[in-house]
Amino acid sequence: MKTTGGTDDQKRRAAEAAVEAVEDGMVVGLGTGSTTAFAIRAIGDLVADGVDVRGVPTSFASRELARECDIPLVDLDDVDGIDVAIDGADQVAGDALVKGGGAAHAREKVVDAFADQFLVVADPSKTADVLSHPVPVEVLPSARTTVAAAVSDLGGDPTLRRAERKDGPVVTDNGNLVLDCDFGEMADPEALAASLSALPGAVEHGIFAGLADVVYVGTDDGVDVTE
Ligand code: ABF
Repeated sequence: MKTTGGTDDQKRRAAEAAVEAVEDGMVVGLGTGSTTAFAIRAIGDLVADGVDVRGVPTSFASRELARECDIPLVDLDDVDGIDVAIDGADQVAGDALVKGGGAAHAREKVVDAFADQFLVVADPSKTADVLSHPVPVEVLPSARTTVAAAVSDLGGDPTLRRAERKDGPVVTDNGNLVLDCDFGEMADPEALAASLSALPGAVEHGIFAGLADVVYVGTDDGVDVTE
């Protein structure tokens, strides 16, 4: 699983603080990534203690880990709502995020946006005053070239994401490709998000603007919580 600049202790502190919001009877969105993995394990501990929690995974990886932790799983279309979603981020500036380092941002956005409470878990290496992390854009394979051209017109520099250990592109859980689009500092992420959402063939992009309810940043000696 992808790792980042933060330490495991920082990630674990953020994740365990967020899991304190999980209560008996809740449906919980299970995000993707190394920080959220600590939250999934902590939710597994709650389940082992008899707490009734059902999880909605956002990716193949989060489904596998949740299964390992014996968390009962449900599909998104089998529930009336999600009480809490816990998910990581690649960069956090206030309540605006860039996500998609795990190429799972399309399902993550559906689950996180649907949740009554979207809790972000991160370490200090993720925080910034202004978003500048390249924005992952999941594209239909047939639209890779047209979306890349449109991203360039919007001022971005698109790069097809390649698999680390294979000679080929990353393919998402949905069978699509990912363009990592560098826009430099994003002065108006909401406007850019709207422009990217309007591109034919772009399935979903990794700007999550205005969705986060609480951000937990694990530090070396505690957790900074921003609501
Ligand atoms: C997923 O995993 C992504 O949307 C985000 O890009 C990434 C964060 O992973 P990690 O916690 O390993 O940095 O949540």
